[in-house]
Amino acid sequence: MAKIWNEEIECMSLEDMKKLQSERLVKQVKHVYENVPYYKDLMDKKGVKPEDIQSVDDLHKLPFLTKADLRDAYPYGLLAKPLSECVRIQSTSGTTGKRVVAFYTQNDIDLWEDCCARAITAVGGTEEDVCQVCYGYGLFTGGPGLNGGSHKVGCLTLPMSSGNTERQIQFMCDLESTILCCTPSYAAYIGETLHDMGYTPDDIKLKAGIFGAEPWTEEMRRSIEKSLGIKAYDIYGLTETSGPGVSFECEEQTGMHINEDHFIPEIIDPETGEVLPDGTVGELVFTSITKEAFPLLRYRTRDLCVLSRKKCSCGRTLIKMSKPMGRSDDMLIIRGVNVFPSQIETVLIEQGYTPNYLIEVDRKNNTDTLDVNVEMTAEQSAEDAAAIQEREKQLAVAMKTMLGINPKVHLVAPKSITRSEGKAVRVIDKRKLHD
Ligand code: DLL
Repeated sequence: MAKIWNEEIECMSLEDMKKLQSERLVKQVKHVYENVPYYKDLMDKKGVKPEDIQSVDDLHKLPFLTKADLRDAYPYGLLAKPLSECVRIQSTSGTTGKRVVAFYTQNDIDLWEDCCARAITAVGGTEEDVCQVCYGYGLFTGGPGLNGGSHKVGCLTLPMSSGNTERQIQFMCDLESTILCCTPSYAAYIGETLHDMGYTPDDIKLKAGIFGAEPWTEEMRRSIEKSLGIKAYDIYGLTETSGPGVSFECEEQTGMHINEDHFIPEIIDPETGEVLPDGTVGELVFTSITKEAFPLLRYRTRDLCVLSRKKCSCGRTLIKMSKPMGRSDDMLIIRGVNVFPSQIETVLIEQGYTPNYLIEVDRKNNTDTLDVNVEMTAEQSAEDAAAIQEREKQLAVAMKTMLGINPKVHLVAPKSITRSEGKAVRVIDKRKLHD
């Protein structure tokens, strides 16, 4: 059986897990009601009192919390502990609107790092490993979270942060890193640079990667696994719920086990808020039942996925979530059709292109336009103009089959699309500029 960080919890029976969740939920609701006037107000408006919540079966009675609430309550409105008991903040990049600022007590940090330690153990990490962390450090939760998890496991930790890719590879070779933690788009870039520097996967000791913080496809997984000679595992989380480690993949690589002893998941219909049964696609909602400083109840993530209690061969009983297809607000509506960037990525890699692409959406003469710029490999770019035009046509047909609408495909020169060292920007929606 796989090595497990906390077997008692990770392999707990459903009955015992529900009991544990219920105990923690009852306590948490009371804590929040008594210490967070903003959420007390929401509960009062909905006519729910802490006594109404006796077990996880009562969860649906609580009001939802949304990103808009976080903005309204910024910065201290959802804090449930005195600032004097908080030891850290982390924050989102805040490209649109106000940043989300999350607060942690020392206990919150310990539990968060524990979740990340579970993720590292699940990919085979032990104190024998060298764990190279190339998520950004600082306000972003990726670096600090995996760094803490790596320490807990006892790995030799390389706190690289992102960027300076040649140096990353030099360290990887010299210090014989065995586990790589970064975004999948950065992992692809590291793989590309490794080859450009004249190395092959045989020259490095990496065995596993823990990649998350952005949506990525199965095709992208295979492409990274090949270029780095590793197994690539998914990890999920968000600043609002502490950071990475809310869920993680095991050796089965068929979805991410959710750390249910800390986060109770629900899937809801994003339109009506109705709770949906396991196996149905919907919006993921989390209730943190152990966090002290910033405990969000029924927080709507806007991430779309499916939950499953199918038995897992690794021995863990923790519920699994599928790869998020992206946020509901990342979905592009083009000429009335729903398009996820991940669908375009799937087609590209299947057709032998690299995952270097940029999607541009615009509105011309009252019609939405979709342009997909795709980088060619060096061999493809050596072909004559007619062959390249033919490639563009073929790619457009394959995308039309996947998306149901006609894109315009532009094959562009190798290395002309900016590489990502963190979360990749894949879409420019110019329609927003005109609105
Ligand atoms: O991205 C935390 C994180 C760091 C997760 C490192 C994994 C690894 P935020 O910046 O707050 O936090 O962004 C959270 O990123 O709601 C999802 O939309 C997306 N996301 C995170 N992990 C995945 C994943 C971090 N594995 C938002 N697959 C979430 C798809 C993901 N999307």
